[in-house]
Amino acid sequence: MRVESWTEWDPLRHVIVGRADLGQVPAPEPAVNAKVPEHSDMRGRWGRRPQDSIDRANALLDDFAALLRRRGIVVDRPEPIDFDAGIQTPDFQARTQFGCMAPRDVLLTVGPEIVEATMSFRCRWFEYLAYRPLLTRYFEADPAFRHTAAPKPRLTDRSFRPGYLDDAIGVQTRLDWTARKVFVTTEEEILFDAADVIRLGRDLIVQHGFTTNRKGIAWLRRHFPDHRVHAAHFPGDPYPAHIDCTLVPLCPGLILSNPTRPLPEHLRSLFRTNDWQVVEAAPPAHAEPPPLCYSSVWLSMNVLMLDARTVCVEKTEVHQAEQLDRLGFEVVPVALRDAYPFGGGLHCCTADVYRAGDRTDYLP
Ligand code: ABU
Repeated sequence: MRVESWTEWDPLRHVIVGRADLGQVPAPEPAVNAKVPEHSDMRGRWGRRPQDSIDRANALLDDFAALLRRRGIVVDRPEPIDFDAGIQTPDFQARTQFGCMAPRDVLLTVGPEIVEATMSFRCRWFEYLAYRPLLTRYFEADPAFRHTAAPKPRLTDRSFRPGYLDDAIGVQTRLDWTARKVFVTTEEEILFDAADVIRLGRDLIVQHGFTTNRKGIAWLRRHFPDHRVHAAHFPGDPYPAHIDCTLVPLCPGLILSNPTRPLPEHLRSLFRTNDWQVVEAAPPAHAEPPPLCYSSVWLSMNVLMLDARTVCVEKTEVHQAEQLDRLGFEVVPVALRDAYPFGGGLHCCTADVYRAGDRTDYLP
């Protein structure tokens, strides 16, 4: 067995698929409050999600894992810890944890290395433990595998802007603040979620937003000196967390861009110079996310590439599927919508272990 992955599109051979066991609606805390829209049904509610929704999400995740295995891909699953239990560090307490449906948020695979991200929600501080049995196994099996834990943050109140978005202040104010890069997280310490990074061979694009700050991007830049690390800010998103519903590379030369979160000019110019086509993603098929979901409807574009020609798309996201079909991809429909509330879509619920490829320079 081998750990290695440099891009979002090289042929996928080995992957982790999350589980919904003991999934939680997180208790209020600064970063979570900022991410949950004012009108969301999650406001004022927290604790273990209904068991029937957990069972349904797990059935979908199991089916997805089986589909990948039928295509010859090795699939590993995390070992859930007791996410019902509140947690405590010397600096904070959280009344619930989160779950382990979304390994993409926690684990960043770059070449032969998997980095456990710092995370920025208190409720996700110990989530890496669900993946430690796998990472230990990879360490034993692959002598070239580098297992790295980014500096664990303290997440004291100093890491969060006081009172940020606690009240119903409206989407326009959120947009004004995020346009000025006024986010809930401060620059007190290094913070990043792994899902704020997309990998394009020698280039890493990292979103600056609620879950990744400038220090987090600086840490990634210093940690990967042989990569070009591009910071990206998408002012059209009132809840900017995780890049994989905003900018989604499909294959060398082609990238999907969320039309409501326009690409910054420095990236548009980088792609233009290198003859990449930037295509606006099709509109989501749904006007609202499913109940108790903290992600946006743009999970429609949260696709998983099996290789540079084959893409898994959520089954009900018909507009996105049609667009990818027209672009010449083999589209593999996968039912996952009822699992969205547990942490996201098809890209979110996976993390790469091995893709057959190397650190090609696609944007020289
Ligand atoms: N974890 C992906 C969620 C991104 C979004 O809500 O747009």
